[in-house]
Amino acid sequence: MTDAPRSAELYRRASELLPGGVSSPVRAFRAVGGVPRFIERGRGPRIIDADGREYIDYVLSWGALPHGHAHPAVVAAISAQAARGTTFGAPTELEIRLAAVITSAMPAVEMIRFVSSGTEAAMSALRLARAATGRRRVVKFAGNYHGHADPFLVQAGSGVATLALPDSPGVTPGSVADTLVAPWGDLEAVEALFRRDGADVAAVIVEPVAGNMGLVLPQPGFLPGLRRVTSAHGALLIFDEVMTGFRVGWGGAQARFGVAPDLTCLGKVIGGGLPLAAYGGRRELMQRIAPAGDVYQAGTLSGNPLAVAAGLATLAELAAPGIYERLADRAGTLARGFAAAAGEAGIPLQSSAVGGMWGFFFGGAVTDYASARAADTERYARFFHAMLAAGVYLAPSQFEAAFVSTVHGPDEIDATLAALPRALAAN
Ligand code: HOZ
Repeated sequence: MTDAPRSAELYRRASELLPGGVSSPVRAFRAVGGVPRFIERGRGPRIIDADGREYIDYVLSWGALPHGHAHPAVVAAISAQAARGTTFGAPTELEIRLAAVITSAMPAVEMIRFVSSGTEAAMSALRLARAATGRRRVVKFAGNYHGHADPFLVQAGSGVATLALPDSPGVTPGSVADTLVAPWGDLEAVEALFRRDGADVAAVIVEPVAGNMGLVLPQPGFLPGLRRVTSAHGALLIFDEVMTGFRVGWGGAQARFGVAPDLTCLGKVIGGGLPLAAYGGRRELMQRIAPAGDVYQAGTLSGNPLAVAAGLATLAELAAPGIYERLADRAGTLARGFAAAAGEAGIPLQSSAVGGMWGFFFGGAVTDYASARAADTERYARFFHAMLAAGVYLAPSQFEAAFVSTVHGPDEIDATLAALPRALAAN
């Protein structure tokens, strides 16, 4: 028996036509069990499912919606552009405007190439790094997720962690032979890798704030240390800011932590809820990209005006004074509230927040993928369902971050915190 009969019926039909009934794995609820809610519409901070139930949404399309659902300014920009045409496969002035906003917010990004997904951004940045350095190897971190391109599907976070997949079949040993993995946050391990293989390493790619093993903040010294080690060995430093860009602050994690990467990957927020991503960096590196240079990368819908218009409207709203303070205040209130309620219930819970991201783990302190994996995922699943029943939609996996939007107000925060004692007691 389910309390979501219409979603259950849709899930049954979807499972006959779509693998696992979904278009991306985590949303299938495999880690928490039960029926994934099929969403009919969203309004501000809330979503409404096919059974007519309303939820306060802290997934926000995995961080892509800093202003919640159907924000009037974003809807107006999309509608106006849709009426003029959605894609031309030709350059538009809008791309120049969005590139100007991003490069002024992130000085390390001097030039930018628009693509359609974070996966594309990361795999293209790696290709560029290999071309620019003439080296093969890449260092990634356990529990970081850089999309599903072959070289990155080693000890990956997000859905790979959620489904506890070792590595993906279909990825050849050759594709990952040049991928070296270090524990996230462990500078000494990175230094050891460079001592051994440094002459072959093209780049270190990192989520500067980890968001795909749950939210984990970097220890002081980690990001500056990566900058130092990569520079000393002639390797590039790639920040994957698909999740953190314009989310932990206007200039992303690189501004917040004062570390300038060579290349940056962006996605989610910059497309305002439409498929848009980008990679960018130092001018002389980006000039290697075709047709300016010889490193090939292309896409029919890259920089399409519909997504760019949505991104421009979204960033314009984020540029208003006090916006990031408001996001940080709400994310912090939630993180502190979760910790306090768990403390009162005698349940071990770690929480944190940065900018508009927040998160929590059931269990002890989490500093890396190994400690994240030690969190109590069964308790998370029970808690997730108790909160869902209370009208709060959290990520259906312990290994994802939570988000707030500019339209999550005191009503939503208070209702969420009020649901905690009962949801925790059900644990
Ligand atoms: N991998 C994304 C979250 N970190 C998307 C998950 C999904 O849509 O299933």
